[in-house]
Amino acid sequence: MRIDVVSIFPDYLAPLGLSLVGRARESGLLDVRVHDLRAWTHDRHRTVDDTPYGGGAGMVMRPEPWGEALDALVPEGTDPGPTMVVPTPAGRPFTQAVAERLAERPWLLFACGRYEGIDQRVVDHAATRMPVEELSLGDYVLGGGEVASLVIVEAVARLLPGFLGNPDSLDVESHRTGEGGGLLEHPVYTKPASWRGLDVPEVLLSGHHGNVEAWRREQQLRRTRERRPDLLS
Ligand code: JAH
Repeated sequence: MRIDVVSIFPDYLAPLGLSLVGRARESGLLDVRVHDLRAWTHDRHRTVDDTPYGGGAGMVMRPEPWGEALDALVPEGTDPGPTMVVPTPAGRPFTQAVAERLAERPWLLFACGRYEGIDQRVVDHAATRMPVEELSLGDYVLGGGEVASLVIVEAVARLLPGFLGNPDSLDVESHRTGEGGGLLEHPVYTKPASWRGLDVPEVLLSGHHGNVEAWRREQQLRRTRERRPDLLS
């Protein structure tokens, strides 16, 4: 999979060189390219923002550098082209199901906004040449789309065949979307069986698989009821 990320703070994407994503790049599974939006400005001050039409607080990202960036990264007739991902609190919710859909695409292009966001015409114009997903991670506001892009890249990359050492770990987790999914995961424990006066629940030491499974399901339901009742209704 190819991943392009356009940002005015390309150094913010440095974690893409670390850990599992970094190793996926070294192995050739991921082709990640980070770009400085200011490369597509032409004025002395490399200006990327301007005041909002209609008034109001803050600044808006000018469309011209974004248009040139997209023209440069996605030349006319590029097939298959990328899916453009725009992290924004005004987007559709990013979920595991969305991650699974994005993991099927050959090429993702992340547009990281700053300030009050990107001139909407950038998205509207891009949508005439490629699929565009405006996505929100949740109901809070970050300083820009960079950290949200890191989150989405990691969630998608770990779904790629060959990404993980142990593919089994893909189907026993919170927020899986398939059958029996949609519950929070049960608590987990490892050795020692007693630590600082706290004991691992007896049932997990019993070797009785049926009882272990029943206990885990009960814990999943309890957690979900207490922390995420919305997932049960
Ligand atoms: C903030 C551009 N839902 C997480 C999220 C994603 C993006 C942004 N904020 C929160 C954001 C400012 C400018 C994007």
